[in-house]
Amino acid sequence: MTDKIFARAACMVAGATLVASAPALAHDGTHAASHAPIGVMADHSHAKGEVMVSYRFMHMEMGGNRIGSESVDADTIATTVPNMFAGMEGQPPTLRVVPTDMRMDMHMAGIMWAPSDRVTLMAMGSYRTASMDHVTYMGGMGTMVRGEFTTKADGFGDTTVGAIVPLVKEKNRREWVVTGAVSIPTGSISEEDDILTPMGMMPTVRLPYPMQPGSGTWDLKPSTTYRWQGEKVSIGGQLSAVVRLGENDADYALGDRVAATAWVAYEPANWISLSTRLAAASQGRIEGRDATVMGPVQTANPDFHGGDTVDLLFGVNLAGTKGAARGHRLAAEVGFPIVQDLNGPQMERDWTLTLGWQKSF
Ligand SMILES: [Cu+2]
Repeated sequence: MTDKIFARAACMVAGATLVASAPALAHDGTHAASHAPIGVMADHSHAKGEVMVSYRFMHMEMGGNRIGSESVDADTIATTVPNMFAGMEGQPPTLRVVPTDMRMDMHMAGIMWAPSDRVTLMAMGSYRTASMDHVTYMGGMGTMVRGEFTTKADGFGDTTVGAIVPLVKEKNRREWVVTGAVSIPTGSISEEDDILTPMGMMPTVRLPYPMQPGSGTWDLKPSTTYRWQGEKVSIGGQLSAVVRLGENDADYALGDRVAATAWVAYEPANWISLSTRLAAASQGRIEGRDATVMGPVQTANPDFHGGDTVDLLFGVNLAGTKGAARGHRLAAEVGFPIVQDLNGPQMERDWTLTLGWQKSF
């Protein structure tokens, strides 16, 4: 509930700031389109001595499940998908606990600083809240429901530090950067909450992988981004990857990830640009296993993670160029998956929203 209020408040603040600042926005060489859509990270470099601080808020809604690209309902999962822990004490043969919905909010604070024109350093930390609703079926067979429950986990996520190097840079014309970054495992992988078992017990257990705020691993995060700005139209693209360096303390690693995205933006005036973006990503299954994560639920199975997705996103960037708005940027981007081929059963995404504020000094 408080998350919803926060999201609504953030929207209103963003909207009000927009309206209030619009008259102050005018030409001084700043272009809204000189930053990528807000959902794209590490897209630009800064000039020597510049500092930029940023805050992003990301919200994600998931609902329903898929196996591959086919929707699958909870009754079918509960009666047909084998439980990898079957045969162990108290473990039913099929997945008698099925996640139905998930919400995640992420707050991301970032700083960029350019000690020279040739390199921009960046750091980003995050705080994440997540909740997942489940339905628990009675132990044994059939589709008799025992009850429902929700698990929650809040905490700091992993921290990214890196360097962005511009290979080509012509202000308000084009920029090509390469980024080398490392994700430091500052986020917890041992959050716990109460669950409802098919036998009707309510133990406190370590939550499955998607609920943990951190990855537990050191990751490499390389990317390269190209942006070209015309008079009114700009385009850009980014290739990126997340490569896990070994396993974490709980003996697993989330899947490696590769992603490609491309966008086109239209700038009706210098202070505003509207973008449409396609984003494709492929993530591997979890390797290894946390021995304390177990249960007749898909999220506890390392094989039921990762997959291929394509999202369509719509964004707006606003750049303040005058008065109190000068140097401030506000941006929003909303995304909808158009392809989801998941290593399932796995919950599918419904939509995502990213709001951002950036200020350069
Ligand atoms: Cu920046």
